Amino acid sequence: MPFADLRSFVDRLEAEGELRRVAVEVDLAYELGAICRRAADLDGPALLFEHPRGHSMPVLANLLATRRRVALALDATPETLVDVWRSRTREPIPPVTVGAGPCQDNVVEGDDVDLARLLAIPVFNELDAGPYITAGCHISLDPRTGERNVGVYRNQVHGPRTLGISAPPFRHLAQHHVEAERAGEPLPFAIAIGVEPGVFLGAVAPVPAGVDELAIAGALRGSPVELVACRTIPVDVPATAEIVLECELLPGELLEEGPFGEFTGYYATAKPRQVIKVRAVTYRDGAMHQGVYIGRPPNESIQVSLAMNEATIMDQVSLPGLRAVHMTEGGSGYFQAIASIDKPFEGYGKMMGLAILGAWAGRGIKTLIVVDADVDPFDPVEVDWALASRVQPHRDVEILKGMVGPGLDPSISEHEKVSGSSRTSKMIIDATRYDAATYPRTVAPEPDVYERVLAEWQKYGI
Ligand SMILES: Cc1cc2nc3c(=O)[nH]c(=O)nc-3n(C[C@H](O)[C@H](O)[C@H](O)COP(=O)(O)O)c2cc1C
Ligand SMILES: [Mn+2]
Repeated sequence: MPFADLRSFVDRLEAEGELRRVAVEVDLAYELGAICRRAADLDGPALLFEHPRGHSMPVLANLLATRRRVALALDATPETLVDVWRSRTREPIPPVTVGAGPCQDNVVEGDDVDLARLLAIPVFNELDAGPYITAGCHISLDPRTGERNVGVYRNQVHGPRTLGISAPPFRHLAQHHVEAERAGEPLPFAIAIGVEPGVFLGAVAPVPAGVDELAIAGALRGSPVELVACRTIPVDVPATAEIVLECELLPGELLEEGPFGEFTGYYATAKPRQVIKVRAVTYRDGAMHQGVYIGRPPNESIQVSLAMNEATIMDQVSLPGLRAVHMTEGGSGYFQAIASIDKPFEGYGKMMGLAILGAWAGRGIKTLIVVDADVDPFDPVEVDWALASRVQPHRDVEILKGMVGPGLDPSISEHEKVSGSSRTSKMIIDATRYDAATYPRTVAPEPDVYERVLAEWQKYGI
């Protein structure tokens, strides 16, 4: 059953022992972020901060910070998650518009809007420039075609009705903004915060321009997302969102945004970036704010894109024999991956490596380890064992230079960040058995006996 709203998902997590209510008062400045950091390191539960100091609005955080909870959001298991994602997203389900929704239980318009007073907004990390909204799904329409886009971008709170945003030119919202600017117009758009997890995961999905992320969300949840019309702008928003900011991106205006602690584990530097004016805030009775803690791995901002990046690479690589791809959490879900393959002949490990690095969804990978089918790419000890026992560096490591890489990689020097896309070197480590037919046998118990031992495991009392 899809979740009707964020609250029903919170209830489900609580029933599964996957959510803790934090009843003590917690400071929005730094303390809430510090607790999120520690809880993520402990592989801990989702957190509902019931009493942010000086605020009546609770804050939900670390919601999808583990693969278990991402799987729960889609009624899958960590093991089936990638297959479930791939099969559901084949058939997008467009949203439907309904007459009314609880996201408009309360309405605050114009100069009555004071974001810091209305919403409990944390300052997460030491050098962050100030309070940041990090779970906002930005919903906009292409001014030329009317096609909808949804993406999650961070928002610095600049003033009572003014927000910053970091949406580089390749982001679809930024492209809509440029179209509106060309006509000298502001771009109306909405920020929905506290949406049910299908909508959030859909918003983060790396789909091409022109694909409506709300139809991907519908596919993920297995039924159409219900929308209501905003009150001050011609944009529709999820009817059950906890909070909606009705906004405009201003033409030709910039304000210094940042620094902000990024998902790479390093701060993004301050720069003049686009400016948002908030026209109205609507929210549910008893609304909660949602914050995504972002920082070095592990954390939620990495988990929400990890499985779908794996799924998208699987969809985009057409070479036979690719059994699974694992984007590692330590690699921020982006820079490092392990692929397990069936290898029909020598050299196929590197060939598959090139195919993965050449896939659109694999373009951020810097280090790719290819393992045989008998090694679980999700088990770091098994991968380490393959590296230790199946790799001769001079023979099995290929280094590729001058490749397209992610601009946020702090190891790329400034002068290598040329002409809009950064250059990086990449490494394929072929950790499959070289000349498998003659490779020494791996050690294992006698197979019939081992099967019997597993079947009768109880009787040993271990
Ligand atoms: C918590 C979180 C925060 C994010 N913040 C940003 C951001 O500030 N800027 C950005 O460009 N992408 C950000 N992303 C990534 C985008 O949401 C993601 O790439 C999305 O697919 C972009 O949508 P678009 O392709 O429709 O522009 C964030 C993702 C998450 C999960
Ligand atoms: Mn998009």
